[in-house]
Amino acid sequence: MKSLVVLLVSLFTVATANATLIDFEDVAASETRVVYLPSTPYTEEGFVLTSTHNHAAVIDVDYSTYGFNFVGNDTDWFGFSEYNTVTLTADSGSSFDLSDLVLGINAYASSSSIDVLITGNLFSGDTLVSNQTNLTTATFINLEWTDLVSVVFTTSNDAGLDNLNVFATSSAEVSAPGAFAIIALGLVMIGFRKTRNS
Ligand SMILES: [Ca+2]
Ligand SMILES: [Ca+2]
Repeated sequence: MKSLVVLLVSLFTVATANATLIDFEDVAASETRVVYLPSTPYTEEGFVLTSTHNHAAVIDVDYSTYGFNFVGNDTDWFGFSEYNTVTLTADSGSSFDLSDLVLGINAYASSSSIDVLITGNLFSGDTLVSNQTNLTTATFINLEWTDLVSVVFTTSNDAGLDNLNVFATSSAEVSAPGAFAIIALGLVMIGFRKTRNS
């Protein structure tokens, strides 16, 4: 019976492998923002957003004192200006996948639309680029990038970021083939016990 419990836990672990949504909720209290300096980067669910300038903050959906509003997004979000370069990494230093995200303009921007350059630095040393131009509202960006070391964001004017759909792919964790080997061993052990008991 104990083996069966271990087996079920193993199956569950494989099925839910490391999917993470970085959504910036429960950080900024109502009508406030939390600024992140280059020395104090934002962290959530094992991922880090590092800024090069103090124009970076998690902003409450109702923060309107300075006209900050992520057009088309009605949740808390991450804002950064054109003076900033924002870099996403896994805080363990492991590689990761970035499936998709939501990107758009902060109403505070002095332009009516923005251009955002997304650069993916791969574990292999290669580079991927996604150039999002003329963004006027929260836009779903499907990337499906894998084996990343970092992803860098730069913008032409005040931008908003939300719902980064990421997967940690640390080599330190049990790989799928490794997990299946453990499950197979569990099945063998259950079979062995039944044989002995019969
Ligand atoms: Ca959000
Ligand atoms: Ca909030």
